[in-house]
Amino acid sequence: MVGAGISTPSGIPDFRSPRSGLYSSLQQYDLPYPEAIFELTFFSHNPKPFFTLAKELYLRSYRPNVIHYFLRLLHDKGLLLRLYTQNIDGLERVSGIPASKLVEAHGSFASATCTVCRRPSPGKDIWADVAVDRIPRCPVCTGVVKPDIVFFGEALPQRFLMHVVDFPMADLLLILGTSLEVEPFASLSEAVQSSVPRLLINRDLVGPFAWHPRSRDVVQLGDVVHGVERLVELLGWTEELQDLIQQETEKV
Ligand code: CNA
Repeated sequence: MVGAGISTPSGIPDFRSPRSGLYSSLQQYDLPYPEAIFELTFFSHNPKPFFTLAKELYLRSYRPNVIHYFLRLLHDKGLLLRLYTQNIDGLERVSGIPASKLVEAHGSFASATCTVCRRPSPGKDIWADVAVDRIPRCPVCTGVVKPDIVFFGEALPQRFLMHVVDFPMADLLLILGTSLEVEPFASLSEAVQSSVPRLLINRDLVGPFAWHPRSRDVVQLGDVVHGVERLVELLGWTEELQDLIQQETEKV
């Protein structure tokens, strides 16, 4: 399970970190309160702040970092059952983890839907507009086309239901860079069997690790890159990970 904290080393701010987090830097968007940027009622009245953020997140060509490639390495080794992410930056896909291994629980910018007639649109159709600060409109009914990012109160993608099968099968749960504050995602941390070790690598002690720890929980507090690099070192994978990163960087 991962969250915004795994993308801060790529330069993308998280939500809740004081000073650097997005919620503290949203004043420029003229919002009544920060969460409004992901609320349908506000969006239907003023979609501009969301599209400014979308442009920043999606068109700035951020690159995956060592955490994304560590997860990719887990996949390459046949050890990744599934990656549940709350992130909407798409960096898990860019790192080469196949879509079949991913559950993008809060949606992605890869597709979009008209907010009026519900006509689906491939994500790429809207970016020419977003790039020049134009609100994308449906070619059929002229309604605003919204990327398939899950807003507050909206249903999570169907794939999220895979957790019902995945979590009881896991024999280790890694939780990286998340405040575990957003439901229903946060509760997945309780969905593995009680005998299954859970490893949290995060700056803060969060969720059940703070209020309902289990005897097999392991917590590595501090910078997530440092924590993951330490884990990689203990696994003896440092060189392999460096080779993977170099190989992927050369592709770019
Ligand atoms: P959050 O609530 O902002 O929490 C982030 C957590 O990561 C906090 O506990 C931080 O202390 C921790 N953290 C941040 N940077 C580091 C670091 N370098 N080392 C160690 N810990 C770090 O973010 P969540 O993902 O938990 O909240 C869920 C929201 C955030 C989802 O709906 C996302 O869509 C949304 N979000 C996504 C992105 C993105 O896609 N990159 C960016 C900002 C927000």
